[in-house]
Amino acid sequence: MNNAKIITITGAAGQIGYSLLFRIAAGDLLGKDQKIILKLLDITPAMGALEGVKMELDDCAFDNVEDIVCTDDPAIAFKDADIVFMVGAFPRKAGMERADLLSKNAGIFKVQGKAINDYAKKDVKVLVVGNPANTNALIASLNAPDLDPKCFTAMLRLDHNRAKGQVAHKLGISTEDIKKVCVWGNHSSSQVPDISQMEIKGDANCPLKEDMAWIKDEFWPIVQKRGAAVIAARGSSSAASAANAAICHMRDWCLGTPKGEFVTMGVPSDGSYGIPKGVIYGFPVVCKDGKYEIVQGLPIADYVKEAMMKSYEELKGEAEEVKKILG
Ligand code: NAX
Repeated sequence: MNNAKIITITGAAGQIGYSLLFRIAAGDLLGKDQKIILKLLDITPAMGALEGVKMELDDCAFDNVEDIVCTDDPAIAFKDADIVFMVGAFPRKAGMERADLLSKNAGIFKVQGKAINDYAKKDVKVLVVGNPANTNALIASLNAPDLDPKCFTAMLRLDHNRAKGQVAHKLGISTEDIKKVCVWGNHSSSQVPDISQMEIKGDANCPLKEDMAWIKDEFWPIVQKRGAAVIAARGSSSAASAANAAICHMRDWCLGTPKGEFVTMGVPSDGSYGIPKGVIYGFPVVCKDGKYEIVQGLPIADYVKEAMMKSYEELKGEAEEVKKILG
């Protein structure tokens, strides 16, 4: 009886893949005692580079890694998968319109969503990282009619971690003292970082929550545009921090969120907080026993609500465009 968990990573030969794979293999996702099988998917021209990554994984001699499969075939990659990281996506190139980007990625996520439907475990946990992440997750989910739509989630954890990092920086404290931060909406510049429920060392009374000048003129723009700032400074997009966020997201989903804390996941809206169904939206969630639930009943300030609806409108527009493309 093999109890190894099968973990599929798409876009495995890319830069996020290069950070993600070694941390998963080292046990940062499910612990060092959990045996795993890695299935690495990329496109045919990337197979040489992917073999090189596999050679390096072999050279780490990770005790818990039972097997590593490199493939360009989604049927092989998603077979019996317990966990899927969908990192591979078509990158935005100079001169490309947003509709072109949506259309290219709709093709990829349609095919892969169907393959997940046909080959993965029925309770598979899928995290979409590849952009536009929320809408790609929606496309994959719409093409997996035999699976619960809740199997498909999108990554806002990098935005969540960025928000926490900025608060820690501002207050000169450790991130471990900060709880109940979230980021509503789309993984785009319309996202809404929210500290109105924040607790510092268990105390909900923090003057920073009332500092509207800082929130609107510094905190929001820094977090919303952090991806572009990293590109400007580093010359390439966030990779290690994105891989770290992907691990945080999936680890919490599989193993549970700490008591008294919530985290942000992009999940199918169920109508909570007035966000209509039909989009994958960043919500605060708690995870337990391998399942997540949207945190209910949080009071929402008017300025947050207004921004949340704008982000929803953007996602609704993307969903409508994709429906036209997919027919
Ligand atoms: P790279 O271009 O380094 O790697 C992408 C990999 O995906 C390449 O190896 C490519 O061959 C592969 N790929 C392309 N089409 C594929 C297909 N149909 N099937 C399988 N593999 C395919 O990009 P990287 O920096 O790793 O970023 C990957 C994605 O993450 C991008 O879409 C990027 O925009 C997105 N990001 C999402 C973030 C988030 O918070 N949700 C943050 C980081 C990142 O920007």
